[in-house]
Amino acid sequence: MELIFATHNDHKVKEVAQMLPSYLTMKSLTDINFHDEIDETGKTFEENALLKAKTIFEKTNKNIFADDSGLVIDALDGAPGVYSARYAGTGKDADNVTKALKELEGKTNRKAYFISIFCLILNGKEYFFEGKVNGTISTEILGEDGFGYDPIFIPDGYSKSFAQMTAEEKNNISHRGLAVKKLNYFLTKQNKN
Ligand code: ITT
Repeated sequence: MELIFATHNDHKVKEVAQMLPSYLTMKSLTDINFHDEIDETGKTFEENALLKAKTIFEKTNKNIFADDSGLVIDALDGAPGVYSARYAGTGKDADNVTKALKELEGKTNRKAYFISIFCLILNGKEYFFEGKVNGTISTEILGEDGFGYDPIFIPDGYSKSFAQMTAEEKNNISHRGLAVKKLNYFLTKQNKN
């Protein structure tokens, strides 16, 4: 079975590629030569995931999935949330991590969660899968691996950030990892029928 992953984020592609079962062939937007930006005008992760999947479905009529994800910080009333990718703006110097650390300066409540909503369009029908991981925001940058907010997110039950974990460790517990597990379970059932 072939699925297109409607994302321009190569880090997402890399993480998901490590988790998909071998009967699935994943094509990225680069593979299908789609380079246009998709305007994420939704107010929720679900709306944006659907918007991304639908845009590519309407262009290709193929089976698609998309991931809309972000970091929700308690003491910042849920920011950056759906705006996680462009929290500090979209310019070259935009630094989301520095901005989040600055906004949290002096705050004792460091609770946050990462959430990922996958929207799958399979044979024209829409399905949603959610993954969520609770944690805390560190007071400084920890580690160099991963991407985005990984260096400041410490998942509950661990003493290191996502950026200090191997890809496998992160995938095992991350929001995206959990959503992909649900997606895999669903697709494997469909594949057997
Ligand atoms: P696409 O829309 O093309 O998929 P994007 O990066 O714009 O790529 P989102 O709109 O879903 O994706 O924004 C999610 C942002 O949240 C992402 O850019 C990161 O800043 C952050 N994020 C999501 N998952 C993350 C993770 O596993 N580790 C670190 N940061 C993450």
